[in-house]
Amino acid sequence: MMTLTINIERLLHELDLLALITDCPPIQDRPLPGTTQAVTRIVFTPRDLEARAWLKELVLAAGFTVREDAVGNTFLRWEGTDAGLGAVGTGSHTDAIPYAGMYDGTVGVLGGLEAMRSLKEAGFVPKRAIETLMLTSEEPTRFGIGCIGSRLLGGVIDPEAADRMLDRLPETDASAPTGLTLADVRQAAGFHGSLAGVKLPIGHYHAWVELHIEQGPLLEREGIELGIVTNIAAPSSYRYTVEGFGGHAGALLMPDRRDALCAAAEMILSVERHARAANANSGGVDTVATIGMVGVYPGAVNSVPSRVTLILDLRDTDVARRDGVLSAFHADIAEIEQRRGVKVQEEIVNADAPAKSSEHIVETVETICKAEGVSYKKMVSRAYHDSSFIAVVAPTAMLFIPSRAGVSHKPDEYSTPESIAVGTRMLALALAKLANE
Ligand code: HGY
Ligand code: MN
Ligand code: MN
Ligand code: MN
Repeated sequence: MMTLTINIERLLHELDLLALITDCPPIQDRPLPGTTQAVTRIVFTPRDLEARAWLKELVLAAGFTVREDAVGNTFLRWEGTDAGLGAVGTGSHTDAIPYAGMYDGTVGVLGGLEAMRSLKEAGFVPKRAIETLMLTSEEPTRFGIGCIGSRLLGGVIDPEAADRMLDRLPETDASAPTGLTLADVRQAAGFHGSLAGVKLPIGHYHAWVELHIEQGPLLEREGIELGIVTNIAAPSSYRYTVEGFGGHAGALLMPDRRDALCAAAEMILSVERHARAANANSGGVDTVATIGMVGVYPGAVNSVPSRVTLILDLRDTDVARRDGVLSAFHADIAEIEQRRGVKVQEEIVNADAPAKSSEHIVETVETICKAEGVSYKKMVSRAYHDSSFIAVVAPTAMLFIPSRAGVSHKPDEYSTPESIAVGTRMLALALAKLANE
């Protein structure tokens, strides 16, 4: 095994610089150790484009090549000695939900770049090309569905349907799209051409390994340095419109009401109940249900809500169990509609399969951890990731580093410099091994 050192100072500095490309007010000084910059960086907004331009500068300075596809997936490439072989890929995302932390996704992109630079500086010569990807729109914030770039790479989403997806930039009410589509927004951002050309040919990647923060508490709790992801839970999301009948908060009497928000409130508690029941039945914790977005119309203090939009995020490692929760939820919706005289419409945003990691890549990483004396744990990813969809076209695995207190998608998301260095070095050694097999 080669001796390899990661330039962790360089990597941490770049993570800090990227964190400052944000729509959140910059924190002046760091009041507490590990207090990180809050990050809002929504796909195809000026901040996102600024981050992309900054990243490309870094890559060119490191002597690698850069190409962008029609949806803005950005490929940082280090040519191998044998151009005929499938490449080895890594990468993640730099878009961030509103008021997020600075490590989600960015550790995978800048860690991948650092892995490539450190290997090159150590004199390593790859047989297979090595690519680090910055993937477009991993977060569902703007278009309602996550992983648009990797779904297109994996051929998991119809390119024309993708281009018709409506822009729901958070300034607007989630139930009131801006009227623009992904096609309009990406072309205004400078990404032209047909999305049909984004799909990767099978064999483009010999192997794919994504480095990511765990976004959960297990590694830190058990004092383990690295997670090796064996499978990624199956995500799904659904948009509900609850139509009631509004009116004056004073004059409309209770018996005459068809209050859309009260009906929605019962729906929220119903899906929570069914998710908890699924876990009680399975004796596990793999079923999760969240309603994180509610739109109330007209949203006036003295007006009975006539329309409410809800977005459900429902996930499980087992698709049948996930779908069982959904059908129990549907039965409750029918009863609520009938009893409260409201109408509920459901729109499926996405309902995806779980992803299974390549055993060969998992074993490769395990062997490296043992040789390097790095503690590791095989585990499930409950967050979805771009790897969920790259897995459709390439053997895939993920590496996790510990998240402080399991916190993520919040400004106090934090991973220590040591854990970032260990994760990046394990990634680099795995890429080197896979690139020369
Ligand atoms: O929601 C997720 O699992 C991912 O972090 N976007
Ligand atoms: Mn995220
Ligand atoms: Mn992420
Ligand atoms: Mn992800």
